[in-house]
Amino acid sequence: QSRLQITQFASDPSSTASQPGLDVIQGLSKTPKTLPAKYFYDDQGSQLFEQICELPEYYPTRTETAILQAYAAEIATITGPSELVELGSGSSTKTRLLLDAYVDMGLASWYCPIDVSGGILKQSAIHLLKDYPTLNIHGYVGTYEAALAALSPSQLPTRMICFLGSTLGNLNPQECEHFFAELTQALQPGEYLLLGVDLQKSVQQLEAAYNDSQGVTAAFNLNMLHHLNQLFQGDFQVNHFHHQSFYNLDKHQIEMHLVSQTAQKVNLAALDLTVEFEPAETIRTEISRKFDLETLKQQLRSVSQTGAQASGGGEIAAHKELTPLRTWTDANQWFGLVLCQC
Ligand code: AVJ
Repeated sequence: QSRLQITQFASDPSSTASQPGLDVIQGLSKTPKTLPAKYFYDDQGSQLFEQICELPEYYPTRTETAILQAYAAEIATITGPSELVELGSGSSTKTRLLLDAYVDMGLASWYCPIDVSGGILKQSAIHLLKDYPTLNIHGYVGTYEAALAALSPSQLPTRMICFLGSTLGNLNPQECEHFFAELTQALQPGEYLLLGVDLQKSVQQLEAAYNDSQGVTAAFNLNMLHHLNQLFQGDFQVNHFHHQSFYNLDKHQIEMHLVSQTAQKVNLAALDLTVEFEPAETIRTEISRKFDLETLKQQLRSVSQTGAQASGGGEIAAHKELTPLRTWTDANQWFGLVLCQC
């Protein structure tokens, strides 16, 4: 029997929405203009992101890796045999630390990576199967929403949904609250959520991390326009935009923008959309919120989800909550891990 199964949803990341690209139309039709951050991640964008993770200025990945290196065994001890579901799995590099911990304890390992970028998901799944002879993988290529809704029941006594790398920071506070409720819905009572979040720190350090000297972040930001050109038959002239990012102190978030260099018109034929830009007008392509662990834990505790739950043949109303069990940080308090139980 094959150790690898992949469930693929349609290739356009918005296809689960009522209308493909509706979010692009909505974002580009308002003032100020915005685009959803998920459009960064075509295969090229995912590769650029992997390069970002290696940059000297981009501290989050190596800091989170160090925390996982130190505490993965502790996490595995708390959960016992647990299926790992990872949102935005990318190259799955950090997940190896968790898989190692389960394997070292002699526990079975099941991994369900979820990513919008099928190329990188399949490639990393194949490498993982080679390196972990007892591992089984069920990958989902699609948005978090589509994949979470389609998840098979856990293959092991419990399940841990891992949302690492501070991707949570892409959601504004309302979206975040909604997302926690969705995650709670996807979890059974007793199951776990592991969150990795970037913490508040000096403006100087934050801005350096999103304006690297090699220009990789700029290429990553601009690549979104190539991706949209491909998805929606667009004619963005990528060299007529430039990368900008800065820390918004009031909102505790990095904002990434693409700044129009001139007055220009852009057409996205497949969306039947023409957009006009004024000189210096910007598209906000990403927010990356920086968290305070105490505030985040408060927020998690306030998530509650009431839904139908099957019980001995009948349906009863079940009240589900997220309880933060443990937090771990590095010595500098740059990055945090929060383990919650449903
Ligand atoms: C993958 C969303 C966590 O916000 O730091 C990196 C993406 N953007 N550099 C982040 C990103 C610019 C990253 N996340």
